[in-house]
Amino acid sequence: MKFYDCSTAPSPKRVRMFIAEKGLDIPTVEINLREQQQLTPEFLEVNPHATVPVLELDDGARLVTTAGCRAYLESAHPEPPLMGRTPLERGQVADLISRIETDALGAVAECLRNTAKAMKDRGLTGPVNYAQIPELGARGRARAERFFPQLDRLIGDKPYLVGDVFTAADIDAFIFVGFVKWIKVDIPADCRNVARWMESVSSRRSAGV
Ligand SMILES: N[C@@H](CCC(=O)N[C@@H](CS)C(=O)NCC(=O)O)C(=O)O
Repeated sequence: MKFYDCSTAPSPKRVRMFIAEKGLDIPTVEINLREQQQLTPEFLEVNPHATVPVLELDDGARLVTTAGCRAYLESAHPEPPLMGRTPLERGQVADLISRIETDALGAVAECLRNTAKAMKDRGLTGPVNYAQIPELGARGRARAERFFPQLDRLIGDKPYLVGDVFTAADIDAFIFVGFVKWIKVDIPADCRNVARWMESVSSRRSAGV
């Protein structure tokens, strides 16, 4: 197996943490997004969508999204379960991941991609350039800020988002809290559940990968 990664980007970290939680050791190929290596003909052969993460299996098959990589790993390496243990938990984890992708990670990306000078003409990922729409900066930031009270309620007084078990939903929310700092937003003082939960998730070995 081979994992196409970018050590500075949030999406590949969603898979890197998952791999670490499973206790797996997968050789990595670093793709430098700042140098636009995702747009080289060599990488477009690997993933025509020009994004990381990508997981390449020993038979050459490739999984080209976070969801695909993690679905494969969960199925091939079921222990410890990270996508829920019961039908209900699996549904809850899927619901949470979808919400975090849209309202949290997607909101930060909307702000960043439409305002950062380094992302000029890279308003969207993919092989085609799209101009930035600077007005989306404020909208993305407002949406990201609005996610914090939601996250605080979702955690409540539980150890993890889905109760007493750490899942991929915790990985994604943890990555949001790190990613949102890129647009200079931090955990609001009144989100005490988020602060407590962050302390616990940050102390996991996988948080440092
Ligand atoms: N939905 C995709 C999104 C992946 C994605 O957007 N990856 C970013 C890094 S966080 C990327 O490859 N960006 C390339 C670019 O900015 O052109 C997934 O989850 O795999």
